This record gives sequence, C-alpha cells and structure tokens, in this order.
Amino acid sequence: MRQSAAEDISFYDNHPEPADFYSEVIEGLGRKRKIIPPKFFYDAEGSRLFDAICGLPEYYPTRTEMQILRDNAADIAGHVGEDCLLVEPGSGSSHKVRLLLDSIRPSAYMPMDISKDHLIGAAQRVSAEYPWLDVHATCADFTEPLDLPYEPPQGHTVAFFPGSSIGNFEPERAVEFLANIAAMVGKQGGLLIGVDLVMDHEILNAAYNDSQGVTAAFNRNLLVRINRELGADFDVDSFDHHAFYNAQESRVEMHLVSEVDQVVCVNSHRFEFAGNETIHTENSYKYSIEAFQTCAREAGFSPINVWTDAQNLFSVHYLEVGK
Ligand code: AVJ
Repeated sequence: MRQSAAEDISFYDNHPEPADFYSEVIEGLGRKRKIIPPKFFYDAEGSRLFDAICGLPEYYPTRTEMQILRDNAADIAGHVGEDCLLVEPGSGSSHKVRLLLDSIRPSAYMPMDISKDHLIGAAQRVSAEYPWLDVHATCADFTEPLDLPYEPPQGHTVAFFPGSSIGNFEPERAVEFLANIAAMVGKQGGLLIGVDLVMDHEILNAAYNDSQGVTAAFNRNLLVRINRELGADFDVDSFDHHAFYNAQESRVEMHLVSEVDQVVCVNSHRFEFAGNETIHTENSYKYSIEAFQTCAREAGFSPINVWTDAQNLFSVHYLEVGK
C-alpha cells in the first residue's frame, strides 16, 4: 500500500450490525399497509440517483442548505467556538462539511458512517485536503446510541447533521435521535443541524415530483433492488411513483402505487396487491422553526441560533446541551 499524508487518519470500528434487507422487506410487505423503510433506497444506483436529485432544479434543499452554510460560515463558527471535535453522523462523502472546516477550524473531525469502505476513502480525502486537521473516522450506525471512541483533549464536541436527514424519522424517533446525540456530545456539546421548513405546498410537491422523473426512478429502484438482491418478481413498470405533501402530518410521503391487481413473490413469500394499493416508501417531515426547537428542547438541547435563506425554505439550527 502506498503511504501518503492522505492515509494519515485514525480509524475506529464499532462493527455496526448490517440491516437485514430480506427480513425487513418481508415484514413490511406483510403489513396491512405495506411499507419499506427509506434506508434501503441507497444501493449504488440509488445513491447515484439521490446525487442526481440533489442537483435538480426543483429539489431546493441541497443547494439552499449549502448556500446558508456558505453565507454564514463565520457566524456559525463564532457560535460553535474554537478547537472542537466535530462529529458528523452519516458523513457519506463528507461533502458539506468542507464548507465549514476553514471557518470552524476544529481540532479534530470525526466522520461517522455505516459503510466502512466509503467512510475510509472519504476520510482520507478530507485528511489530504486539510493537512492541519486530525481525522478520526468511525464506522458505526448513527441511529444507535454511541460513546465516542475518541475524546478531544481540550474541548467540547459538536455534531454536524446536515441534509434534513432528521426528516426521515417519525417525530418521536427524531426526539430520541436528538437525545442520543446530546448524550454523545456530552455536557459542553453542541449540534449544528439542517432542517427543511414547512412551506408552500406547490414547492414541496414539485421537489418530490421532478419533471425529469429522477425521483420516480429513485423510488422505483427500490423494487429493482428487491428483484435483484432478494430474488423477487416485481413488475417494476406496473408501480407508479406517487409523492405528495400531507399537511395534517407535516410530511411529504412517497409511495409506489400498484396500477393493477397483482401478486408478487419475494422468494417463497406471496404478496397480493389490489389495484391502487401502495407501498409507503418514505416520509420526509418538515418543521417550522418553533416546532423543531420544541423537539430539540425535549431532547435536552437549548436553541442557540438559527439561519435560514431569504425564501425561508430551509433552516440550519445551532443547539447546545442543557438549559
Ligand atoms: C435524504 C431524506 C433528506 O427527504 O428530501 C429526496 C430523500 N427522497 N427525494 C428528502 C429524498 C426523495 C431526502 N432526505
């Protein structure tokens, strides 16, 4: 192996339990109202399609959040403070954190992801690009409580959770997740988190029903993946993408709608679909600033500051543990 500065990272393996795709699909399709959890969208093709979604004209969250981070990097850094350990649960390619590193100047960065190979590659690239930064990659499932494998010598810990990924949790689960983060960052800890706002329904509906059909392909790819990996016989073209804003629940729902009465086999399991019956594949909750701050308080955080864009599409909150 080549030795270079890029490989100069620390690595911790928490040996996360891989999700059981087969059991969760069988269980979800066996329900009265069929569901498949959104975490299964992200195989290689699903990840590629999600990246494409982030660049779509209708999908405002990614570019809006990035602009908020760029425009307010110095102010954010002022709140976060110097020399923190910056932990990023679900860091993926560590793309957005690059907008903040030069301003925040953490003493160490801890990308955390369940996908070990992707994590190590991304951590090495950050390390090469920011030679002054100590990088501690941690392979872990961020939805589980976790004690940090590395504590910063002089200071506090701040978590970074961008992308409105919090929106995939049911609100009660979101509070639990935030409480886990509060426990993880500890007494002097903070959390910088991106949260999609409640807004005009037309903007929301367009963001999940793009004109190029990328979101539809992303949704249907779940069935392609089930066919390939679990030996199922979904007729993928007979399921329609359906996404809409449910104002009552304050969430965008995505479904796959069976066009006809049909039977689908997954291995030895048979599942009957009536025409128009749906598989619920995703919830993406939207929060007003106040509603999110209420969740944050319930989880043991105090809201410190919030940044938004001029159109009030997206919010970035800074929270600190305690009263
Ligand atoms: C990654 C969960 C934030 O809910 O907007 C994008 C996923 N689904 N288009 C979102 C998604 C359809 C995205 N999150």
